[in-house]
Formats: sequence, C-alpha cells, structure tokens
Amino acid sequence: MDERTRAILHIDLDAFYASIEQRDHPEYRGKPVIVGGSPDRRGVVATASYEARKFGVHSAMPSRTAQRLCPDAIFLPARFEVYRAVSQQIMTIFRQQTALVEPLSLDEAYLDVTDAVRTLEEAVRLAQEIKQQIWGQTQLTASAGVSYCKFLAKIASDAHKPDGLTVIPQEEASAFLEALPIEKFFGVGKVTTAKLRELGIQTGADLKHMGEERLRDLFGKHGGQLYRYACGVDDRPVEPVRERKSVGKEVTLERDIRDRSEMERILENLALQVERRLAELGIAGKTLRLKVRWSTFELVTRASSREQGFQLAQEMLPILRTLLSELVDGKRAVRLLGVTVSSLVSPNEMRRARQIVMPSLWHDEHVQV
Ligand code: TTP
Ligand code: MG
Repeated sequence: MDERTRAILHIDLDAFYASIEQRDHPEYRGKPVIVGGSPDRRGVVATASYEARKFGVHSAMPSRTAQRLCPDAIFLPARFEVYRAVSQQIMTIFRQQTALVEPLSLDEAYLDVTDAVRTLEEAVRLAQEIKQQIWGQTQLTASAGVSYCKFLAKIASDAHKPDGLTVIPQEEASAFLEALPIEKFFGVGKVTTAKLRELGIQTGADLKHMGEERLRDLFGKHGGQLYRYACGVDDRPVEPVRERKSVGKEVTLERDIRDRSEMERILENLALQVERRLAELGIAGKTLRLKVRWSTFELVTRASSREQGFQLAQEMLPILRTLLSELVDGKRAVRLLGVTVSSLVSPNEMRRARQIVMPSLWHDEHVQV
C-alpha cells in the first residue's frame, strides 16, 4: 500500500440480537422477530429482524407501536449473556487479523488492516474472509465496509445490509460523498439535519460548497469536522484499547427549555439508554452524575454515589430528579442534559453489595454475605 494510505474495515453484524434469537430458535427463522421490552409494559424495541423491519419496525421504537405496525411479530426479551458471548467470539476473530481492533459496541468494530495487506483488493478479500469466519463460527451474517478511513468504512458497511460487502476506494470517495444525503454523515443528528435542511443543504456536495468557515460559524468545532468529512478527510486512528471509565448519554435539546417535567421526561429517556448500555456491557456503576448546560453554555454537574450501585433506569430516576431540583430554579433555561454512571464495577461485585445493603429484597436463604 501507499505509505500514507490506510486500509480500514468496519464490520457490523446484521440485526444482531434478533439474528441470534433466530439462530437459536429455528422456528423463528423467516419470521418477524422483535427483541426488547414487552408492548404491555411500555418497553422499547432493541432491534428487529429484517422481516419485521419491512413493516417499519426499528430500534428505539416503543414496542406498542411496533406491535401495531406488525401484529404477527414475535416479541422476545434480550439475553445479554448470550449476546456478550457471541461478541467475544467475533472480537477474537478480528484480533486474529490485527491488533488494531476498536470495538464500538457488542456487534461492531473498526479494524486497521494496513499492515496485513498490500492493496485495497486484498483488504476486500480479508473482509470477505472475516465474514466467512464469523458465519462458520457463529452462523451469523455481518456486513463489512472497506475504505481508507473510519468514516467511509462505517458508511460502506451500512450501504448493503444485510450480508453486504462494500468498498469505497479513495478515487471514488469524492463522487460518493457528493451524492450522500446529509443525515448519513457521521454525527449528523436530527437537530443538525433540520438546521441544514432549512438552509437548503441536502447532500455532501452542498456541504462542501458551504465551505469550512460557514459550517464552523454554524456548528463550531463539529462544523469543521463535517466539512473535513464532506471532503473525504478523516485522520482518526483506530484506537484499540479504551479502558472504560464511565457510561453516559447526553442530548443537546432542539430548543432551550425551562419546564421541569419536560426535563424529567428527557432524563428518563437518557437513563433508559444508559441502562441499555450497562446491560450490554454487563456492568453497573456506583456514581450517578447529572450534567446540565445552561443556555449561557455554562456547565454544571451534580453527582450522587451509593454502594449498591446503579444499573436500572428506575434506580437512577429518583436520584436524578433530586439532583435536578438542586440545580434548576425555573429561571435559567437548559440547553443540554446528560446522565453518566461511573466508578464501574462488575455485576458480581454489585450483587454482593446489594445483598449486604438491601437484604430485605432477598429471601433469607439467598443472603450470602
Ligand atoms: P445495531 O448494529 O445498530 O443494529 P442491528 O445489528 O440490530 O441491525 P443492523 O446492524 O443490521 O442494522 O445494534 C446492535 C445491537 O444493539 C442490536 O441488535 C440491539 C442493540 N440496540 C439496542 O438495544 N437499541 C438501539 O437503539 C440500537 C440501535 C441497538
Ligand atoms: Mg449491527
């Protein structure tokens, strides 16, 4: 390979939780399967099999809505332990090819395979080989993207799902990006999309024409990054080990708000996302932190710790409400809200702590200190 050109793969399993359920329950194959919370208990969809997606069902949708769209869907609870075990299998397959593996979640990772290949064609062959190994060892399909940077590799893996393999060579990147709708650009959320649409910006070509300065004026640092992506420039390295110190979610609001009940609704949503991530990782945390950015951009945080830890949204919410009431006075408007759990511990440690702190929740015979 050219000295400065990298070969980056992004590999992402198809309908991950749902495919595992169909693999383990052959009677569900070819049928609409939804993994997630139950429709009767205000649950949300974690993911849906491609058969269910045809009806418009997607991740994060209320399960009740999903049931209305697809009345024949089979609803199943998540089995995180099984998903984590499969995740370890695929990460092992990746690490046999290169030490430069950066997992993004249980079912996806970036691989820098620059040193393993001489040409981009070889990188494509390697991606094919990895897909076959995944199929051979797990009976699951993955989609792969191959390019010279992370951003394009990720977009490529999404381009022909399921079981896809898409390559975006450097010489085709410019044409590809010009035609790309703005919402496909990495990190372009709903707020940014709406703002850009208002300005008549639809594609990568429009972004490029806007110019770096204008994008920076509108979106700050993020605008600069957006411009570089639109030009096909993404130098971010694949970072193999990232020791996790916290699990958090935050949201910049579409408009500044003062209403406390609206803030609480947003916090509930954030807490549910943190709960999901903790469950995926199989961890819990002892410290819960609320982050608030005022409309003046000033940032404040408040934290609370407890020995028995935080794992479920319903455990976080009462504390978050208290922390919120310490900060919010109804006068100042809020621009951003965030929820983070840190001082992470394994569930075993946590279980032990819970048995000590909350013995009333356990039958006597289960109390083992
Ligand atoms: P994704 O890779 O985003 O989705 P997917 O693998 O189900 O489908 P595909 O990649 O083919 O589009 O997420 C991986 C898993 O993470 C998914 O199977 C379930 C879980 N998940 C949630 O629990 N909630 C969510 O909102 C999302 C996006 C994913
Ligand atoms: Mg996936």
